[in-house]
Amino acid sequence: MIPSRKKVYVEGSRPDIQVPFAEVELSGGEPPVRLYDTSGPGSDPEEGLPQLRQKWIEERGIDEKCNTQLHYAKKGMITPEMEFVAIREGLQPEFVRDEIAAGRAILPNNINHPESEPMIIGKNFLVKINANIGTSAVSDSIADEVEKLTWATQWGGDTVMDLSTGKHIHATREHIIRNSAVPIGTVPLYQALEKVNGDPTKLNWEVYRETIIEQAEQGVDYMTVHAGVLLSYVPLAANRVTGIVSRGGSIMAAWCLAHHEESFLYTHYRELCEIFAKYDIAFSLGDGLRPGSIADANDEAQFAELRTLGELTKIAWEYDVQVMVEGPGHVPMHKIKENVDLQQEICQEAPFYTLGPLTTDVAPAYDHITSAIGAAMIGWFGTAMLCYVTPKEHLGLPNRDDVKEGVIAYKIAAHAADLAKGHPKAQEWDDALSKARFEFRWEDQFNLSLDPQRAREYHDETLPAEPAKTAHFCSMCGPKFCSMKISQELKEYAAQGMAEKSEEFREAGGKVYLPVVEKK
Ligand code: IRN
Ligand code: FE2
Repeated sequence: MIPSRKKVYVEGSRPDIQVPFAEVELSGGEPPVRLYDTSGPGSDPEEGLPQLRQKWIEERGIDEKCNTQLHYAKKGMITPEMEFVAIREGLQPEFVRDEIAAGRAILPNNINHPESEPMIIGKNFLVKINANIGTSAVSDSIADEVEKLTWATQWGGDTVMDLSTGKHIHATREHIIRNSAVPIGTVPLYQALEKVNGDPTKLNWEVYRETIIEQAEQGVDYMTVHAGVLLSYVPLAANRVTGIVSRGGSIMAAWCLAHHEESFLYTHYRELCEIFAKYDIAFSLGDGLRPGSIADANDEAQFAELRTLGELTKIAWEYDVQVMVEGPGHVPMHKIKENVDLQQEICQEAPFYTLGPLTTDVAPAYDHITSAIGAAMIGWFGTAMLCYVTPKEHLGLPNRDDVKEGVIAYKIAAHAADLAKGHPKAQEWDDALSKARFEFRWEDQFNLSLDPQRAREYHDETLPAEPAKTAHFCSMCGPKFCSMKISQELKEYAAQGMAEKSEEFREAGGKVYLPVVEKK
C-alpha cells in the first residue's frame, strides 16, 4: 500500500465479502476519496496470503467437469466473486453477472488460487493493466520476483504475468501465486520448452498438457495459448520487416515448419478447453503473429490469426471457459482503432488485451511512453486490459524501477481511457485532485496522485520548507505569475460583485499580475 493511503473494507451481503479500497484523507473539510486498491492485504512471503475465496469455492462444491464463473453466470447465479467485483467497480451485481454470461467480461480465478481478490476484465468496467515479471536464464532470484509482484501491485497492477524461464520455474511460480492477491497469468509454452531443453521441434502435446496441468494445480488464473498460429499463416510473416516477434508465436511457427503439421495447440484445443473448465482458467488467446514494427502493423498475417482467434473464442464458450484475446504490438496511431473494431466484431465482444501498442519504433529506452500513447487510445476504443511495457523493452530484463515506471505509465493510460469512456468513478478522482491543486492543498494534491512520493519529492526539490506546503504558489511560476492564485483572486472579485470590482480593477491600473510583496 502506498504510504499516505489507508486500507478500508466495504462489506457485501455477507460478512466474508470484504472489498478493499485505498482511502485518501483530505484536509479543508473535504470528504475522503476512495480509490480502487490492488495492493492486497500484505503477506509474509514464506507463509503466503489467507485463502479469501476458499469457503466460497467449497460451498459451491467442486464439480468434476466445470467450475467456471461463466458457467455460474449463464445459470443466473451471482457468486460472491461477482458481488465482490460489483462493489469494487461501483456497479450492480446483476450487471456483472450479465457481462460475464455474455462473454464480454472475464473474472479470472482458478479454484486453486483462493488467495486472489476477485477482479473483472471487460470493456464496460475500469480498464485494467497487467505487469509482466519473471526470471530469465541470466537473472533468477525467487525473492526478487515475489518482491516485484508486491511492488507491481502496490503501484496499481491489476494482474501479473509470471514469464519466468530458466531454472526454478515451478518454485518461483509457487511463491508468486501464494503471495498474490491479483490473478496470475503465464505462458505455459515457455516452461514446456524448458522441459525439452529449449528445442522447439521437440515439443509435443503430451509435454504441453503435462505443463498445463502442473500450472493449473498451482493456481494459474489465465494462460496465454498461441493456438492461432496455423501452419498456413507462417509464410505470411516471411516478408515482414521484423518477422515474428512473439516468443510463443515463434516457438509454434518453428514447430509447425519443422513437422510440417498443424499446430498441436490448435488440434488439441478442445482438450485444453476441458482442462480449463475444470479449474476455471481463462484463455488469453495469444497473438503470435502480432506486428513487431510500425511497418508490419495490420498486415495479412496479423488479421488471419485474428480470424482464427475468433473461431477459438466460440469454441471456448461451448465449454463455458472464459476467454480474452491478445492484441498488438507496434501500431501507428491511425491504425489503432481498426484493431479494436475488428477484434470486437470477429471475437463477438470477448475482452481485448493488448501489448501497448507502441506508436513509434524510434525511442528505445522510452517505450513505456511510446506504448502508453497507444494504450490510452486503444483503451478508449474499448480494450479491456493493457499489458504494460517498461523502459527496458527491447533492451533488457526490467528491474524494480522499470516495473514502477511501466505500471505508472499504464495507470495513466488506463485512467485516461476511463475518463474518456465516462466511467462515473474515474472523474471523481480527477475532480478531487484538481480542487486540491486550485486551493493550494499541497499535501492533498500529493496524496491523491498516482505517485505521491515522486510528486512530493519534485515539489520539495525547490521548496523544501514546511510553509511551502500551504503556500499559494510553487517554484514553477513563482508567487508573481501563478495563474491559479490569480484566478482565485478573480473568483473573489466575482463574489464581491463583478461590476464594482472591474471598476476597482481599472482604477488600479488594470494589471493582471499582482505586485510581489517583498519580505522585509
Ligand atoms: C499481451 C498482448 N499481446 C501480448 N501480450 C503479452 O505479451 C502476453 O500476455 C505475454 O505476457 C507477453 C509475451 O507474449 P509472447 O511474446 O510469447 O507472445
Ligand atoms: Fe517490440
